[in-house]
Amino acid sequence: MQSEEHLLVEEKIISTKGAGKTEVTDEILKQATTPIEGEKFVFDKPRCMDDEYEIVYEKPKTLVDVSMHYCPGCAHSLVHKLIMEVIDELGIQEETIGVAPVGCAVFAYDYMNIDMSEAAHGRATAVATGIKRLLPDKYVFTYQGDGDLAAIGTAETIHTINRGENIMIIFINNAVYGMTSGQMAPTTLPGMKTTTSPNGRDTSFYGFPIKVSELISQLPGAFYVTRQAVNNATAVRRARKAILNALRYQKLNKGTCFIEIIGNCPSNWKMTPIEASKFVDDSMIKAFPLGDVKVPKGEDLKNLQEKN
Ligand SMILES: Cc1ncc(C[n+]2csc(CCOP(=O)(O)OP(=O)(O)O)c2C)c(N)n1
Ligand code: SF4
Ligand SMILES: [Mg+2]
Repeated sequence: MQSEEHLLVEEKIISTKGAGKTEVTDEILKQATTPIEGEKFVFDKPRCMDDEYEIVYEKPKTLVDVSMHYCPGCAHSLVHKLIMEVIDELGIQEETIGVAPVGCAVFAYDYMNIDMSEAAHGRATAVATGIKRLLPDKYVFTYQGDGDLAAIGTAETIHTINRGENIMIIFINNAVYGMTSGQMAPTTLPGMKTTTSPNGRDTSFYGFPIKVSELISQLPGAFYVTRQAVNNATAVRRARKAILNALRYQKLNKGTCFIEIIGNCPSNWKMTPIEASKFVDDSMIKAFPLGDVKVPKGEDLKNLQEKN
């Protein structure tokens, strides 16, 4: 926090810049750069730039360096970063094509510095099918929410996986239609309040949340199916590993890799980011247990181990 006095000086400088009325005098500059008693005000370079400090973390190069439009604590930004980290790690920026959904992640292509296509609501896996069939050597993935993938896009999702298309599907399950202000989704929990279920989801009227990973794992075309979360550091590491596995598996041409990620939506859950992370542990993953639902076996596993 800056003192009131400093804010006043800054205001003065800003107003003189904008209006061009008063000159920035030496006196004003002196005031702005002199530490005020009791206030820590250091103009030197940050300590982390000293030579003895080692860089242990950097933003992935394929993640565009701009502010994202997502709410604070939203899972989308974190998952975007994980995908880009893995693309950097595998060195496949030029060979990867993503398909963005309609939903809060509609502008995903503004943040991912790879080739991307937009798809109409629910149609991402159909678009990805076309791309992959035309360009089989590329890594192709879709990025979709629960409204997109499990409501309007249910048919596309099931048929794409049933055909065993060699793509990766990233499915962000935040239990609501985030973008359109929090309506009930197929994955809304029993009793959960949303804008269209203000008294809580009544399962006798609206049915039960669909466990998409378990459902699609029954299809022979599903090669790898896993459910992850990003509400704490361990979960984030596991989700990253799942994305890495799925992109590696794509080269085997064995079928669809499906990664469900329980996504925090603090805004529509009417929670702080910290409360939302707790809600994931206390409620979401009780209904949607984390872990692998279907993994490569036998010869496939042997091939993978040899490849890795
Ligand atoms: C064909 C069509 N139907 C409906 C909509 C309105 N719509 C936009 S986003 C959305 C739901 C998005 O929810 P979800 O896929 O869960 O993504 P989230 O915002 O939660 O990440 C809907 C219904 C649309 N854009 N196009
Ligand atoms: S509404 Fe929810 S899903 Fe959409 S950006 Fe905000 S937190 Fe994320
Ligand atoms: Mg959603």
